[in-house]
Amino acid sequence: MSDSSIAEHADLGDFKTLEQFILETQSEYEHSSGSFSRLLRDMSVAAKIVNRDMRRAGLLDIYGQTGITNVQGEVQKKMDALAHKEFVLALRRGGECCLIGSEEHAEAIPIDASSESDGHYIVLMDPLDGSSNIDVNVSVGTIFSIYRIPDDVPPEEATLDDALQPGTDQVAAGYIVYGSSTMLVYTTGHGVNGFTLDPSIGEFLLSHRNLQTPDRGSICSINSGNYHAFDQGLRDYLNWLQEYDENDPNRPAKTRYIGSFVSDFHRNMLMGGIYMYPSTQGNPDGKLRLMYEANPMAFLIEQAGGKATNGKTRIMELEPESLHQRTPLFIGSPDMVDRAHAFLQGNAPQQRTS
Ligand code: AFP
Repeated sequence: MSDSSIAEHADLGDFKTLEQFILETQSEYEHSSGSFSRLLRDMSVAAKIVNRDMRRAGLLDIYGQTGITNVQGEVQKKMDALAHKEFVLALRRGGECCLIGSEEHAEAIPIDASSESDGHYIVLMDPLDGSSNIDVNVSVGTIFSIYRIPDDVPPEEATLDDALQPGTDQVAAGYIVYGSSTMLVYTTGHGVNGFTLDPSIGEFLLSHRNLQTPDRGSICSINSGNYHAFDQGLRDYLNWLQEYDENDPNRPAKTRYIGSFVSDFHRNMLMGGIYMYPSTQGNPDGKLRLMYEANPMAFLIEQAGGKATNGKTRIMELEPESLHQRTPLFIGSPDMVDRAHAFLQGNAPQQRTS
């Protein structure tokens, strides 16, 4: 890169801050009163704090486990607990949210609405997804989903039942990926926009406007260690992806699996690909959580032109039954999700045997 182009790229005057963007676009949102904008700001403040701690993780005593097993039966990492605490604190301080559901907490957490705000929002989140990667310095993320409580429910009376809405009712969803740079990506149902954190000024700046995922790509993200526990249809699809076809530039597909859903999703959305966490013989519901992993990412990928299903049904149309329920997930470029479906249903094109 020449000196002049570096100077060009360093001119931050061209970039909008997240706050400016939220204010400019808040009129697109039907309940626009400023409350939702403040909620997003609260999320972004927590993201910056988590980012700061994560960047110093090897220097502070935040590697390793807390010794607690969370509601999923998974060992809680210190960073899981810290991220949960920071997001809850920011939302509590902000007063725009009346209920929080978190992977790190068995029950929904009620928040007292402050007198100045109406606090009509529910935030469901995985504060730190992919946390088993933290100690080895691999990208992780935060995933969130935002709902409104029904108009006839006073914020102080909101309960988990008010949070158990299908994904189609989400008013916003997003994620933060703490990677080689830190990005916040979100949608309110009007496209997907991505903001990169400039640590020198402490602001998220609009860097990826109106993200669209390619119709198809060459990336397949799946834990193939579970291959022998997959359904035959899925195995056939994986085998098909690995075949060479001179007329198909996307095959053989590349296998890329970080084991950190946010990071795998982010890469695939930008480059074209499919992420799959299917049901297996031992785990018929897969591993990922509907309310704060599958639904928000389904909202994002659909807004980016992609698809998300559980192998049979569109993710966002599933009727939730509990906060921590799991679902199989097939998500990514639309043609690839369609093709996976065809294989799962046994309607796929004849496979070559040689
Ligand atoms: P952790 O947060 O416990 O690391 O789980 C991460 C995750 O929910 C998702 O981010 C990964 O894609 C998936 O699990 C990895 O699971 P496997 O290790 O079973 O492939």
